[in-house]
Amino acid sequence: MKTTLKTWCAAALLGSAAVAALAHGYTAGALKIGHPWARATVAGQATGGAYLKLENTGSTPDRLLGGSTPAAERVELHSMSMEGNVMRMREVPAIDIPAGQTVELKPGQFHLMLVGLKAPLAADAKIPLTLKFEKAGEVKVEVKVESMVPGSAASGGGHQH
Ligand SMILES: [Cu+2]
Repeated sequence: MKTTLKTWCAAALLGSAAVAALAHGYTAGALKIGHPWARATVAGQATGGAYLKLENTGSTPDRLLGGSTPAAERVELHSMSMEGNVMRMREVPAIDIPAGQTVELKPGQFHLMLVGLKAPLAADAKIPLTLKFEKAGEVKVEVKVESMVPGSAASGGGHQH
């Protein structure tokens, strides 16, 4: 399992440059949530990554604590970092959003991991996602599914999720 997740994230990283910027956004108190999107998945893929931008326009810090969606059994917060030549992904309890700063969840960095997908995420679909913040509380957003970048799936090899 560990290996396949790593492979998947490496593939996600390669495709990041091609993401179209069809922006949609949300505001919750001092928080601005920009363009939530997820990568389309193939049949049999058990996890999918979701990404968005968090801008804290206020003077107090907030934290993203987690989320939930009817599209998956659970939503985890993940970080990624390079350790030697290997990209490692691990679950984190929260993502800090310091006052006056913008934190971007994007491929190869912090992301939301939809674990236990109930159906493949189809390109152009919109899936509801409830985000949970320490201060801003629960915020409902719509996640737009972006299509796989042609060729990027091949670099992941045989997915065995
Ligand atoms: Cu992950």
